[in-house]
Amino acid sequence: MAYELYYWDGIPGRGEFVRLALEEAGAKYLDVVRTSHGMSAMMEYLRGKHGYLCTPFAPPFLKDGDIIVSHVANILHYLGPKLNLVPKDEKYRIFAHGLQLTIADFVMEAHDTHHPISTDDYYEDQKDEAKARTEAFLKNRVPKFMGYFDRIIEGNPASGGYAIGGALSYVDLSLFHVSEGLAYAFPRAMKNFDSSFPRVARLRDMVRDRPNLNAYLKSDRRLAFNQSGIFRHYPELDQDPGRTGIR
Ligand SMILES: N[C@@H](CCC(=O)N[C@@H](CS)C(=O)NCC(=O)O)C(=O)O
Repeated sequence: MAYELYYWDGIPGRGEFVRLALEEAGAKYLDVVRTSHGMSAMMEYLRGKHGYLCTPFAPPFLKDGDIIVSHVANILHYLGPKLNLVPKDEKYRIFAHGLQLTIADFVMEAHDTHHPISTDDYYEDQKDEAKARTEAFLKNRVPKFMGYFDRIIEGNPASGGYAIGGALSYVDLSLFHVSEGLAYAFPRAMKNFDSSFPRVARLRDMVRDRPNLNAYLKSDRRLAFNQSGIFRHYPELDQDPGRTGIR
């Protein structure tokens, strides 16, 4: 039976972290909201029409038979062993889950650069706060998070340049997406991304070159970054590298 992914149509958003795992593994899945009546099907779950255990707070969520899994990190924790995208050893699985939760924290901070006050209000109504928030994000938070992941890859005792063990995991796929998102949102500020975080940059390139991923990126299943997703490009928020911590 095919997995069913439920996520808003039109943006890569958080759904993309799940898509990348399904695509890399060549898993059968349906991107439900992109099919006819998909949106109303998703809303039924969010409104609790399918019962207690099937009522997620927000997309993305995954349906596998009668199981509903919500939250990106939880979905990948669930899918990882099934798709062979995480080491089997529990120590490593839990470590991978921790890394993915760290990515979830970072994604929230990236989102808050354009919506620092309220998710429910327009960017245009919180532009001054967005500017201040973005400055701090580029100066301190990107270096702290990306520096951390660079050290994790460096410290991985297995060779290959991955975050965990000697083979690709869902964490690597997510780091690819985060790196691409940052480059889209802040092209000026990320000018020195590759020299600042060389191991993350190398991993990003390795992921992009994987046959399944590469085919997916060229397909119409892949949605381009745009001004409605997590990573948005507002030129007025971007910074010269000298004013960031990515130098
Ligand atoms: N922690 C959740 C966050 C889910 C989330 O914030 N989803 C967004 C779309 S990317 C949403 O629809 N949120 C609705 C809301 O917060 O009201 C995850 O990692 O999946």
